[in-house]
Amino acid sequence: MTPLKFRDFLQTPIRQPLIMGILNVTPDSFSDGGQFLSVPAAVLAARSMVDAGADLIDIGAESTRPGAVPVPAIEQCRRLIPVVQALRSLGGLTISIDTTSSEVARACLDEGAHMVNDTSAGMNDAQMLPLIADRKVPVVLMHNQGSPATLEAPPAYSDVVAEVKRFLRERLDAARQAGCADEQIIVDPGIGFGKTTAHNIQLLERLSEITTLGRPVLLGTSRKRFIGEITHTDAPVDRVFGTAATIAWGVANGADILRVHDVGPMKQVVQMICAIQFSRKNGFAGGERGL
Ligand code: HH2
Repeated sequence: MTPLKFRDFLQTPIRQPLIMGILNVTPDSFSDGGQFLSVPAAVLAARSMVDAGADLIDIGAESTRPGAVPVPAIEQCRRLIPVVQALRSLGGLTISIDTTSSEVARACLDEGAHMVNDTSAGMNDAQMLPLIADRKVPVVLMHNQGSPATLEAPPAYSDVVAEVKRFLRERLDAARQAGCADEQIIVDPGIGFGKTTAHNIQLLERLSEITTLGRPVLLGTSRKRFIGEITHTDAPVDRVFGTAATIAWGVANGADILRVHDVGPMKQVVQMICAIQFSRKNGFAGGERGL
């Protein structure tokens, strides 16, 4: 796993989906909050995700869960920069920064982070897209309706897939106008962000429509609440098999990057779906025999 591989991935039409491991250096994230606040704990978690097959690590210092308190840029930097520095010193890791603040993104890119994951698609901070254009780094533009403080308000769409797609097309245009090249841009339907369980399921059902935007699609379903509602699992850690089903579906329907907490199990899911896809296209011969 090298940053070069990630750049190659963005530029080649034939690609294997990548696994993005989630590392939240927050006290309050919905699933892993408080676990990786110290630098050694964060580095250990990143290393074990890479060993388990993560292609890139997405580090966030501000929870996006409903009701989460916004974290000032200075505090996000205080949490992120030592982790970025430590991971950079290990070498060979592709580091993504999950932030909507251009100040935080700039500081982390200065320390050697490779890309930015902006869950506001550049809407929160007018300096974000010009920064991405200037630094020529990949960016994730995610659909979002409302801020964490308002995410609990009942979301309404007449056609959630069409509206998400229209929003992503508009944000792609905004990124181009700011000077970003298409090759830098990854799109994300924003599973769970201002959406009911039914909206999330419809987005998964029609995920292939998002791929027609012509950019790599990131899918972030990992351990989310809609899985809990359907599988009757209250604790996010109990949603691994439900998550695996969404990852299998996502890969089969064109997702290019899977943002997950449980890297090892989801890597297996991706490998198996890719083998089946390969067989459908090219045939599959050989391998071991028996149970
Ligand atoms: N989901 C979360 C955070 N960032 N980024 C993208 N691009 N897509 C997502 O679906 C996405 C995201 C929420 O998950 P998590 O980071 O585990 O929780 P929290 O926001 O509470 O830290």
